[in-house]
Amino acid sequence: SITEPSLDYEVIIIGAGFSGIYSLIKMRELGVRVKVIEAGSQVGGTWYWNRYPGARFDSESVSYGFSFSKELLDEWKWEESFSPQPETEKYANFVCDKFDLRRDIQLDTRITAAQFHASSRSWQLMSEVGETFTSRYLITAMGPLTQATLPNVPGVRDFKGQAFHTSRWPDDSPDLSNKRVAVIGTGATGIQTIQTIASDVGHLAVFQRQPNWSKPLHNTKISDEEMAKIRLRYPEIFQRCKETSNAFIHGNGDTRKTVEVPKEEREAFWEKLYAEPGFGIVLSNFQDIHKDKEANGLLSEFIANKIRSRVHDPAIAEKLIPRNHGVGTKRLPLETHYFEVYNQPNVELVDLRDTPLECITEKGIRTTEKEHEFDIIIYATGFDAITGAFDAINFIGVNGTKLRDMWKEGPRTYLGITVQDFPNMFMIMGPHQAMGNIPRSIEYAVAWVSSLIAFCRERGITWVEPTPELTEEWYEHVNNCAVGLLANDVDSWMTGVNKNVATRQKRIIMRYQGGILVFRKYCDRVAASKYAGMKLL
Ligand code: NA7
Repeated sequence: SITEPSLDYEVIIIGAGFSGIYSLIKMRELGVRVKVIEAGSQVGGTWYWNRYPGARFDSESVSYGFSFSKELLDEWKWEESFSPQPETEKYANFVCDKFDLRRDIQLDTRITAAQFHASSRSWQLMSEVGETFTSRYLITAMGPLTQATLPNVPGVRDFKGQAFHTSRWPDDSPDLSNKRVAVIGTGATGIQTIQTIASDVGHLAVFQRQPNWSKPLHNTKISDEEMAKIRLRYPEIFQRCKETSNAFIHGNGDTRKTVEVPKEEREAFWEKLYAEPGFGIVLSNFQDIHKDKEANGLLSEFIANKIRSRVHDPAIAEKLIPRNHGVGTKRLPLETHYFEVYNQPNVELVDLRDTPLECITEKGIRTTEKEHEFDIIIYATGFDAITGAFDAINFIGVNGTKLRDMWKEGPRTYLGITVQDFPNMFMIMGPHQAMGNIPRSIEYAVAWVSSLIAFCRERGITWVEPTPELTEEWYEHVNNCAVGLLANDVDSWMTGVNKNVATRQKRIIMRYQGGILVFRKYCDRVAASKYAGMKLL
């Protein structure tokens, strides 16, 4: 293998979440000098930052952990079928201790600039305090949902009480009991927060701009006996994840047309899916709900009736039923007694469609109707997703190309992993990558990148980059995969829209939507062809 005495490292990994942790493990296997640089004070990524009340998986715990080590699978016990954040953070730390990863991880270091130098074929990174690092290869493992966004209304800094974005929850968690608390936002995060704090707070006001479809999570505790059985089933569980198009344990769904299935049979099927834990209702449903408006409308009406049956006040129930999008066209939040929260006397729903948000004031939140006063404001307002983490770093490629500029109209990648003009940079969970059950996708992408780096090292290749032709071919494929999906016509982080960020007002294709099986087949083919067509110098 080639040694690079002039460079600090052969590989630098940005981020110590699940992507970064697994990248480090795989790079160790290759025997390269590697360093992980992490902005947070602890490892865990998403599961370190998102410590708001009620944060937990909507993915089955048993299919979420790393699958690469039987020893790890045997030693770790999941406590709940959908793991709460503190336990998952513990898991990330457990993995780091078990594989002695910490000696290669530098915490509390936020990278703000990354430049490729063509002369040395290397990356130079700079942290916000001016520390620099050089490496041949760069792996970005920054997470798809890391750049928190606050409402773009005046006064956010004026509020005199306590205010937190859910992903910046303080270590000394504030005492919410008997307080007047506002939550802005009703996405997956808002729903988890609201249902968890509603019974503790004095008064809770939920500021809802658009409601979301949601169904019960059905979380349960896992006993030691059950865990022992799960361990025996792990091979089967991970095999199943390899066969489904979202890498979950839920099946790929029914290919019959929804409207052609008799109403009684259809609704019995939906009752079953509604009563099941997890995402089955979008993953294992009739497949045409994702493309056919009528089919989607029928399912949406079924869920709307569930909301009506759970919320006592019919007027409030109607406000909680989405009108601007159908079930499964945005990321479906899963809930635990969320809708019943609105039956509590201490909970108020402020519908921002009736009374839009005007500003944040010293005392609280002003809508077009009035000023609402609070002790605490919780911003569950989401993220500048997927490309936000890239925009936050000044990435400069060959000939001074800035990634921020290049991706202004939407990202261009090859396989969602590499980028033209940005040689030797590999993205884990970047744009145009298949996501689904994310750790499964992480393991795939990291293994793919690791094989490519091994390939280059064996052959003395020190410059890897996709050509414009490959970039175009992939872009066309990504677009073709997305044709006809109802999700394309909905504003959400999945279509790249964030109304709080000036540059994110237009819908784009942000994710790979052809399914994980097709994604992998494509990437496998590229690897088998020895990366045919790529610039390998
Ligand atoms: P999301 O899903 O992007 O949700 C953000 C929520 O915040 C959503 O309800 C937004 O309403 C609302 N929002 C954002 N800005 C404002 C302003 N300015 N005023 C009022 N309401 C606002 O983020 P989450 O954190 O819940 O979830 C992100 C992902 O993390 C999730 O998909 C999981 O995969 C985990 P809108 O719908 O835009 O009208």
